[in-house]
Amino acid sequence: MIFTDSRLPEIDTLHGIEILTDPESLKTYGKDWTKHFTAKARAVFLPRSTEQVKTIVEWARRTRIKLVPSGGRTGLSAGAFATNQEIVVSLSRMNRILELDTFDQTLRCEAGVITEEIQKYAREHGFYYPVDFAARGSSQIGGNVATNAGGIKVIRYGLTRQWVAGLKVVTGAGEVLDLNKSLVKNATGYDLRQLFIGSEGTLGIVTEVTVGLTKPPKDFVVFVMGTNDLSAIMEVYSRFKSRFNIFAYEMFTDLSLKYTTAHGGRAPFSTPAKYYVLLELERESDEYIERATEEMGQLLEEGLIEDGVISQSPQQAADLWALRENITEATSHKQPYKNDISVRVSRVPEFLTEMTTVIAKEHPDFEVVWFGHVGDGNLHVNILKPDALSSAEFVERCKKVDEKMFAMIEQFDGSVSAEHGVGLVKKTFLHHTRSNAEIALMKEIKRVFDPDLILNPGKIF
Ligand code: 2HG
Ligand code: ZN
Repeated sequence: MIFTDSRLPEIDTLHGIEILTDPESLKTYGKDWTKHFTAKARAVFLPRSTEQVKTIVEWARRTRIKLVPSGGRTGLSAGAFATNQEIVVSLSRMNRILELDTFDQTLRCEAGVITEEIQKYAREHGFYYPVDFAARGSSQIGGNVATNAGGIKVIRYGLTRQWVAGLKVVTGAGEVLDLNKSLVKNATGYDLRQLFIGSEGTLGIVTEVTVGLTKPPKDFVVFVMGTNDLSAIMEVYSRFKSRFNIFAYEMFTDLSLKYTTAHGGRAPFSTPAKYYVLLELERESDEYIERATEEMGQLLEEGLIEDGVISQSPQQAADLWALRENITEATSHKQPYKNDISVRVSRVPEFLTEMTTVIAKEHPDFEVVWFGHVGDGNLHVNILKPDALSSAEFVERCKKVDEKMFAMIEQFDGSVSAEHGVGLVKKTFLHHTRSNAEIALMKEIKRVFDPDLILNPGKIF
């Protein structure tokens, strides 16, 4: 339904743009998946073209009303939250796939296309779009670009950045930029495309994306191995890495497993273990998988792992993946306080051990679910709310954990956000990962693209 809001200034200049102001829409569109924030959007605009986005930005500049660009709202750093009467600019109506170029292997689409639709479309046409993560069914490509989404196949295919061949954006100044135009080589000065990737909607609004595609892999085979020894996680990784082409290397703990199995997952392990790794390979040949199976047998014999299972069908592979991918959903009723950090891959066990010790000592009543993309050095830390604590008390105490964790991250030369972004959640901790000089430069860049500071205020810094 289309509502018009007479309280919005110069509303006549927004003619033809769908505007929602009903409380339900303000609540839905005003937030993302981040918990512990409250949405307070003024209105939701749903443009259908780059021209309409430009009109909105020009209107915002004139009226000095702030805009929050919004995609599939699956973010976990409150990057798409409107907390202060901003206008949410949702790209959801711009959801058309525009062009498949089979020679150049690129797909051009509007920013609101769902990630999974791109993946399916590519498959149906004999190609593969490899950026993949649990929120594939709701996240949108524009949001993926804005956060440089990573996910589960980064060790094999890289981040979203590696797959953006071209971008159309409307800057905070209202300029439409058509960046890189799918060129493989383009040595003509600054690659502005790269600045928009990961800028969290603070420099411009992405309206169109051209992604690169590749050839589809053969079937995947998933190995899940359990170990009680944290350092074995890296040893197993290094052993497989030197002999096989790994597509994914993920970790979860026995506590994660407790929640995913309570949520309907099936754990086909006979010997319980404290940590589990999930390793994915392509079935290059039966002989290749046999060799990997032997490698796993060897690890068992050496006592590095306690147990291991190998998927025998795509369904079994999916069931094993569910044990890892469903952790977020299976724990969401416990109002988890989330962190998403990274350290150098080799230092993951050391960081995890030190941090676990600190939390256990200072907060013995906290259940902490650790999991993540260990092959990338990326850990997700989810602290579950004890029933005895109110939300406010819980958040207060988690903030104390944050202080310790980010100080430790700094010592490790790690990042306070590996893949979820800074948004509202990490901005006060940015200095643990970025120098003052870097932050000052980022602020200057922001002013160049968004001179009136109308885009996604309060995000990143
Ligand atoms: C994942 O890897 C996502 O499953 C979500 O990045 C992580 O819920 C989380 O903390
Ligand atoms: Zn993740």
